[in-house]
Amino acid sequence: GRVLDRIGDALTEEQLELHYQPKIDLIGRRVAGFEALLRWNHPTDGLISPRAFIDHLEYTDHAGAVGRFVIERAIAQLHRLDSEALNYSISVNLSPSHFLSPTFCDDLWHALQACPFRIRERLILELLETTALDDSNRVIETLQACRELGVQISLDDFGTGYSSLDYFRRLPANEIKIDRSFVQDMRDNSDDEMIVHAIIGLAKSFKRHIVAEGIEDTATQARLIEMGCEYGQGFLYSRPLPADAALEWARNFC
Ligand code: G
Ligand code: G
Ligand code: MN
Ligand code: NA
Repeated sequence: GRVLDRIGDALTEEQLELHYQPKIDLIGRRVAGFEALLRWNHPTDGLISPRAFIDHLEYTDHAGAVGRFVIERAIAQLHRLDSEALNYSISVNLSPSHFLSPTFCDDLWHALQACPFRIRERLILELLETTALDDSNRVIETLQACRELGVQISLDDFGTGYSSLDYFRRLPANEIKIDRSFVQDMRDNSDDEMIVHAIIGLAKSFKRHIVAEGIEDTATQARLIEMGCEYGQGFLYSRPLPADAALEWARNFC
């Protein structure tokens, strides 16, 4: 509706911000980093979740501008962390249409210009598994170019697409994130638990890092640790928080 038509103004009027959800090292019991999640702080409608506008945005001319904003803001945050001697990673969700656009690699190159390698390697780009399936050769080339710039790649919402094992093997991803639909139900649903177990095994076989998202209770956490899952995210630890609150949360976590 009318609010969505104003997404272009949101950028110029600085109404977009990133919130941060901690990513926990399940074995070491420490904060490994954060996932940056977009919020639209609308002057009259309040804080709007990307669920309400992200799909719409993909079909507008603003997807690239918002994608650049998210990447640049996350890099600025990484610089701030680095200046405080904090080596947390920051994961950003890539817009599918921005990622598949011809300017994506230039945009990333430009955003990373003033970044030393130690900061670049803390930026993790989350690509939806379903986007990775779009045009395989181009996707692999673009991901390779990203890796050459020093950043890491994560396959998000993994298990919801249909990657063949051969294609998965060729994708230059550092990490896979198990879709939260499987994690949320694995306590009560043995099929979901088997899927989670299989994805963890796949990640280990191909030497990819593995993250479970959507952890909401300690029983699920315990089972994931038993299965050898390295990292976790979810409401059990924290909801996404504004930057300062997220850092404060991390200081108090142990
Ligand atoms: O944070 P929340 O649960 O409201 O996010 C809803 C959806 O929006 C999730 O699927 C998430 O991946 C997506 N999302 C959040 N932030 C961004 C972003 O910066 N860019 C893109 N493309 N998607 C995002
Ligand atoms: O698609 P993506 O994985 O990027 O989605 C991230 C979204 O998932 C965030 O908007 C966040 O609010 C939401 N999320 C994170 N942890 C949990 C959780 O434990 N339970 C539920 N229901 N949603 C979560
Ligand atoms: Mn994500
Ligand atoms: Na996800």
